[in-house]
Amino acid sequence: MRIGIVCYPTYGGSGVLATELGKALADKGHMVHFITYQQPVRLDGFHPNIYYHEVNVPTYPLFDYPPYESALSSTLVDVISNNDLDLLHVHYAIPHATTAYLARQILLKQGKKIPVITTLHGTDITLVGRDKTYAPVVAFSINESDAITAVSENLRDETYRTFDIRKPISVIYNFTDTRRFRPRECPNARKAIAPNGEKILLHISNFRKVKRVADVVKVFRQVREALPAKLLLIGDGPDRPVIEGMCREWGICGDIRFVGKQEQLEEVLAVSDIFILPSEYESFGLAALEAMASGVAVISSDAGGLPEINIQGKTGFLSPVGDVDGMAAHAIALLQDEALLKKFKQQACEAAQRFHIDRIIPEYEALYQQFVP
Ligand code: GMT
Repeated sequence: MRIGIVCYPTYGGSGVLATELGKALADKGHMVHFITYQQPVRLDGFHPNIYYHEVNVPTYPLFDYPPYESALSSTLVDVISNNDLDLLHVHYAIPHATTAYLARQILLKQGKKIPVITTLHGTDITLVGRDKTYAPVVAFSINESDAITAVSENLRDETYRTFDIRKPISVIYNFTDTRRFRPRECPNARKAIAPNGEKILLHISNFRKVKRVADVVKVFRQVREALPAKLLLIGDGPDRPVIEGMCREWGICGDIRFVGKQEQLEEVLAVSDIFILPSEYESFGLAALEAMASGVAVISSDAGGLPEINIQGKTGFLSPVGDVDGMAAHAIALLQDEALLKKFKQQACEAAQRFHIDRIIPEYEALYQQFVP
């Protein structure tokens, strides 16, 4: 099949997932065309079946807001017709489902039918999408898609609760390549992070309010009082200065390392003991899945789709949003019991296999085949 993929190319789960999906489809022999405003972060290296088309948004003094949607729709029309694409798969409803609808209508006038598949990722529904500034357009565009998928049951149900959607939404879970994210022995990395054998706690996010990174530091402060530990914070975003301020105020900077944005996560994940994800909402929690696949136990909130991934008392523990004491107690209990920690790490790794890339990609292919016989 000749497949067009539209996504946000910067750091963030939806862009990572869309890029990994495109790469896996290309490996299976499909021709994949990425159409984005910047090279997606995980689109590295040459692949004979992958094409990348950049969306240019010309500026003009009249525009306070350059019309990105129009530029993307026009680029879609151009790429779809010149490469005779079979279908378009857009990730994140805003504005991608809308631009896909517009491109599809333009192409129809030219005699070309292009099926549109929209994958919902989370904040496009739960935070941004439900804002009344966007809601009517989001609902319309989702309903106009030929097929709709959501990355968890929770997100599917939230979407039905939030909008009047009159079509089936299929759940196709996020996935990870467990050949890439797997337990590894990395003694040098472990020594560099925790030279005296301290336990290693990890958090990865875009440091937005919804991630509650302050709770990560609060949990870590309690853990550190109970046992020697280090915290790695990976990623960057609006809340980072506040979090750095908290660490300085509490005098715990020496045990916390702000790593910033990082793409090579395999080693860091493999040497970590616990991944902390206390989010206010998480449709899925792709970073938690990558951690589990690497053999890391997860301490998370019970928000959104997290209970579908992190299994209570098996791969980690879940607590209500904001229950810092509960999360800290669970983390301490795990870290103080070497045998239990080892068991949880192994169970996390095993549970991640359910979301193995080789199991999930055929689900997308089967969906595509409904439209491209
Ligand atoms: O979490 C973010 O802020 C980024 C966001 C995105 O769209 O890139 O992530 C969402 O999509 C990911 C991939 O499907 C999910 O793993 C994340 O749970 C989801 N984030 C939220 O629901 C807050």
